Amino acid sequence: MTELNFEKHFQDKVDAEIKIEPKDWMPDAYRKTLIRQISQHAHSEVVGMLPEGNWISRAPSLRRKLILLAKIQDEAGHGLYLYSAAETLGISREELVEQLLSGKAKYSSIFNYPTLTWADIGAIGWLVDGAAIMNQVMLTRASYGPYARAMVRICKEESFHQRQGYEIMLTLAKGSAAQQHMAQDALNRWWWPSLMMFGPKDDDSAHSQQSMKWKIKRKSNDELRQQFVDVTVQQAEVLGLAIPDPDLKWNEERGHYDFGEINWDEFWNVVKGNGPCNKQRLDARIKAHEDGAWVREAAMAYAEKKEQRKLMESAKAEAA
Ligand code: BYC
Repeated sequence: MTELNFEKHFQDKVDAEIKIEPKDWMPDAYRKTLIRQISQHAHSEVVGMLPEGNWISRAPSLRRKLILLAKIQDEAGHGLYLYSAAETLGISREELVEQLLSGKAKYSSIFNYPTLTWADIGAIGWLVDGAAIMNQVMLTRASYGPYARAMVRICKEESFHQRQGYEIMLTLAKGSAAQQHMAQDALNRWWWPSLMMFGPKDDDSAHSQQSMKWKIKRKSNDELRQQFVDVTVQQAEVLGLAIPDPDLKWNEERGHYDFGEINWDEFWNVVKGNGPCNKQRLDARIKAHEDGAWVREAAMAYAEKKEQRKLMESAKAEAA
């Protein structure tokens, strides 16, 4: 088969909803796009543990602490499934981690904002995990098998995360005036960054068109953002909280909420590394990597010893 035939066969499979598996032929650009997106996603899960980790020791009760610990451990697990999915495309874990620590790889803009009060933990679960699910449900149908399968489990766990966040917000919103104020303040600070999670506007999205043709993405950034706004407005109403957008209005004709313009300068500034916590987040990951060096060394030494023992045993068996 010529390169062109391979390409046609590949696209026919994608169009017929047949999953692409690691050993199948795929265009280089498809492989590159997947490595980029899956690894950014993995990095986001891992860096995403930091803002919430900041509140483990200050959770207001033992029950809250246990739930938060479980949620953060889930995020670590998501990172691991996703790194494994990226590795099936021929890149090593070391390279992926190096790209994150050197600042070469991106991770979600949202994790560069600080968690100032306990209500931020509620807002992250409700809005950040809520936005993540909106985006990730479509990824369970991504054309690349290992990515799609990892997303199924991740989505189930994200849905528990979203509920735990909403339940924190509900408790605060029904609490004292000070608690209500905390909940509203968290919503004010997390609303716009959550909308930014979906990425640039469709017209400015470099990869969307091609990724949709390859069925990596099934919906555009703007479509998902709109879907998120539509469901979240109603949830805010139940909480009795106000979404900080004077332009938010139901549009009967479109059957959707209209909403205000996102501050795209802020978005790109954060993506380029100049957000409020970018430096703090990367420094924390670098420190964790350095502190964990002895674990990696010990694991490698154990693996080498096991391999040596296996070789000696097979040499003995051959000699006998
Ligand atoms: N932040 O052409 P576009 C979680 C970049 S974590 C930073 O639209 P694409 C959780 C984009 O990478 C969930 N960068 O790109 C964890 C590209 O730059 P490059 C995280 C962004 O890939 C812990 C450029 O802008 N979810 O749930 O077609 C606790 C142009 O964009 C962002 C995922 O990672 C951003 N927000 O679409 C709690 C989902 N947006 O690479 C919760 C998987 C865009 O050319 N990823 N950029 O240098 C995706 O679905 C897609 O990659 C995106 C962007 C929708 C994010």
